[in-house]
Amino acid sequence: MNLPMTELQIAIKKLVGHGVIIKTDAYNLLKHASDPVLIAELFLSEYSQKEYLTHDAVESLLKKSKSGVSDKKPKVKPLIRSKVPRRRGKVINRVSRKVDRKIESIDNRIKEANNKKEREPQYSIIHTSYEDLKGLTNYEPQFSVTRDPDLNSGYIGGVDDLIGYFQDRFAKLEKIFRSRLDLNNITKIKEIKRKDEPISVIGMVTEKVIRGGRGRLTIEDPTSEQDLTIILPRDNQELTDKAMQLMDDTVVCVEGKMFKGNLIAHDIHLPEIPMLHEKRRADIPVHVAFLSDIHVGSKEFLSEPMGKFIKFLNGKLGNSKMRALGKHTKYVMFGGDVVDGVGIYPGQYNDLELQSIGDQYTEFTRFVGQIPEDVEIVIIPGNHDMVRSAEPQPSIDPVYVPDLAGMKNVHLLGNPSQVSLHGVEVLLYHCTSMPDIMNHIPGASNKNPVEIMKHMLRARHLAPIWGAKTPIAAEPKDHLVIDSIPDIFHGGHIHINGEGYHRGVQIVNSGTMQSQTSFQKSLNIEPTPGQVTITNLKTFEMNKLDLMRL
Ligand code: D5M
Ligand code: FE
Ligand code: ZN
Repeated sequence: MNLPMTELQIAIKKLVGHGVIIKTDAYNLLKHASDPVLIAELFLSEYSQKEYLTHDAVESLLKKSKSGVSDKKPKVKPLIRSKVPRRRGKVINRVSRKVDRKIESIDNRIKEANNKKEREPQYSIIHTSYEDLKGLTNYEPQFSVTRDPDLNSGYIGGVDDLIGYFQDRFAKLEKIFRSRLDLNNITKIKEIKRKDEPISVIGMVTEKVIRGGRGRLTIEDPTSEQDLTIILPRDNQELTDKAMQLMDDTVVCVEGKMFKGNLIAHDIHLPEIPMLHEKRRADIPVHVAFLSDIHVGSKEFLSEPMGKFIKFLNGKLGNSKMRALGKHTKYVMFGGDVVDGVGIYPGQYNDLELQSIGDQYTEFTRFVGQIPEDVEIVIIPGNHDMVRSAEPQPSIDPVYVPDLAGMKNVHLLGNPSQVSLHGVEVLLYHCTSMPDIMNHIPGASNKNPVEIMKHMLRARHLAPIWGAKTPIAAEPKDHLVIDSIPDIFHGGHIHINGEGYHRGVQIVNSGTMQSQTSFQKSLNIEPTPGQVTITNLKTFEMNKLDLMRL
């Protein structure tokens, strides 16, 4: 039995049936409209030449129409009422006559489209222009690996190596601070003089004590094993709030003045991504798809959307625009947890459809084998894959994936890794450190993985917190420092799709192909399976496939 459609679904069906592409921010506004169908009809009538439904268009139509927004967004409502009370009736009458005539023809076209089974999916959004989907002529891949921690995979350090590990982290991040022009008088802890002058001191946060508006930090310089107490002045609430957000073991730079052997902080800086940095682009409209957390072998693995994704890459899914997008998608990134693994957590055996790791990888290989050969595929491991759990993780051993390893277009890399696609630098990290970061930062939540990934970019480190749940190997070098700035930062692990930007770096958390497990239910994690972000490497537009609804 078909469930009746909501007003919002009807509105989207009308728009999509007419070939309109709905921008994400426009959708977010539309879903709060009290009469989304009217907004859709007004758009089709007034903007009949427009290909995109934009946020601005919805906003202006909301103002024009008598359709306010629901109680969830009360601020907009009075604005609509107070600003256009007199014109409203006129506009609606004029428009609704036009709309009546148009709707009939639109509905007919929707019916036609349905009959042809060429309907654009309801929640998939294609931002790439028709112009960019006209065909990649004489296409040649441009792929290289920029970083891969696999070099040291055989090495697992002991306790003594931990000092070397932190020294390397400190040295790399100190270099970033020293290259900044906004920090004056950078002084090493051991070189601090008892002088009353402003200084900047770089150190690793080893302690944070903040209570009732008072606070202090301890920072340490691991290259000389010296520490310093930082006092957060009571009257600087903004600085105390900033300090609350600091993760243990991050490297910071504190500006302030010495007083009785302590540094009275004036400001605290993270290494950060500079506002202005080189941004690379492909010169052709080639696309990359971001996936992770496939979890093949789990009873909750969703083979149907996965199969649809393969169909998409073969240019056989959806309407003509979507088929073209599929053919333009020449790179696929798998950000870890490609299988569910065996013995990953107590009692997992009962959750497994395939109880052998070999069978799980064979089934994953079967999917990958159906991807066209001119698509380059990168696979890094996650915490469910058959590699050591300590990060950096080496690539999946060909012993478990002989057929996959033999495919020319498949690149098995470590976690984290960085690749260059037509010059665009993509950093891949499974994001196993996310729950630790979430537990550490007030207000951070697993519902918003992009915000947590921003904290990693600010700290220029993928897993700063030592000694929590994320196992980190004491390698002689810290491979988890983000020393070269990526254009795109791809993560997974949390099973919730998210997209965003931080200072020009595109962030994608790719969601999952697994429905909610009992473990996730116990943690109140609502996964978003089947959502795949596909970025245009020339324009950085992010398209979205919603494979559960396609
Ligand atoms: O992770 C599946 C989901 O479970 C994902 O949302 C992260 C969450 N998760 C995994 N491990 C932890 C810990 N240790 N604490 C809190 N939340 C966690 P997966 O890696 O696929 O099992
Ligand atoms: Fe996972
Ligand atoms: Zn994971």
